[in-house]
Amino acid sequence: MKGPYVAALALLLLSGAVHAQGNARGAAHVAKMFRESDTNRDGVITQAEARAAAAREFRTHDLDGDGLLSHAEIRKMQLDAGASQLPRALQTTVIDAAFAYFDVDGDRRITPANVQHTQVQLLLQADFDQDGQVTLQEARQLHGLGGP
Ligand SMILES: [Ca+2]
Ligand SMILES: [Ca+2]
Ligand SMILES: [Ca+2]
Repeated sequence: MKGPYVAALALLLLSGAVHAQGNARGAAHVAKMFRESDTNRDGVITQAEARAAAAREFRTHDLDGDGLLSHAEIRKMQLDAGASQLPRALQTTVIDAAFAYFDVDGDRRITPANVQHTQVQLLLQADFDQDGQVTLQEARQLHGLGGP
């Protein structure tokens, strides 16, 4: 059961509840996330843009502004991203997994650098042609929204 959970988690993290929303809304959501990350509007997301987007995301979710994402802050982020539609037992699993996912160094503190690291890793996962940047087509492909 580990595989499907991790896949659902990656979707929740990168683009909200694409799964829960169905493909049409999911595609619109991926396009919106893409536009928000592609700051210079050149149609590709670079690692620098992913890092900048991650820093903005971090500030959005750091509700008490202490420079760290707490378990409660991750919980709210995941619930707002669509985890609230999951059965309660699964919510806890997803929230705990999200916390562990962002806490890459395992010190129970999630820093902006941790979030930037995970977002760049996700970007690289979507970089199917390995040119170091991600097109909208690649982002859609990562979410199973139609291949090339
Ligand atoms: Ca760009
Ligand atoms: Ca905080
Ligand atoms: Ca690419």
